[in-house]
Amino acid sequence: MTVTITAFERSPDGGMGLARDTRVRWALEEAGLPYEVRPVSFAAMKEPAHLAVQPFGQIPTYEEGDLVLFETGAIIFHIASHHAGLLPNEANARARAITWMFAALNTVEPPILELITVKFTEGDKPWSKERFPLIADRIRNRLGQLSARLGDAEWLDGAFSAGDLLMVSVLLRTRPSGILNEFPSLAAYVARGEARPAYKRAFAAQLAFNTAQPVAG
Ligand code: GTB
Repeated sequence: MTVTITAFERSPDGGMGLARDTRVRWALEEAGLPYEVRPVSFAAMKEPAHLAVQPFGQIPTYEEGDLVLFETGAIIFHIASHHAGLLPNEANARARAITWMFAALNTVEPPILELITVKFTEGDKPWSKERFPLIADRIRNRLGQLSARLGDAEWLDGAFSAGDLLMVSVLLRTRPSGILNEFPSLAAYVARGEARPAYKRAFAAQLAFNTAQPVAG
């Protein structure tokens, strides 16, 4: 059955791979699933047709026959649940990998999102310069804890899983600030994720999409 995801018609990052369709593309590539991409403009994202699919007016979404999903965590969990390679079969190992999916989205990503908000959305506010270092330290705290847990391991819990896919995707968002490189073992962990052929294909696809596709108007 054809899988269709949505993505920014043109991502504001120009194809650096930071928009969330990249993580879904990566999961689809790991699973060996072909997919199509429907571009959505910023205006269309807030219109009824898209809101019917994504109630918060965001990308990405996932369509597979009658199934329509939003939220990257749910989308990737769905892909991982139905295809080999992203979640272990053994029940406890599977539960731990799912735990890392939640940890990436619920514990590590929130302060990273705050940093992006204070920098880009609230950058013109008089207090944003004071708030920035506070949030940066919150991220450092989380990355220090994560780095301590990862230690010298290749992945977070045994073989590569959807937990690593989401954690690497989340950590990638700290690279532009320079914070990722303060944690060499995490920078190396992210590099291992980026070196996976499936990630490379996903990155190349979103880059081509964001640089080659003509935007009407
Ligand atoms: N929790 C949802 C999920 O995981 O699916 C969050 C989805 C989300 O935040 N989508 C963003 C969006 O649609 C795109 S990814 N934003 C438009 C809106 O809310 O109106 C976040 C993002 C946006 C831009 C860049 N960039 O250009 O650097 C990177 C990441």
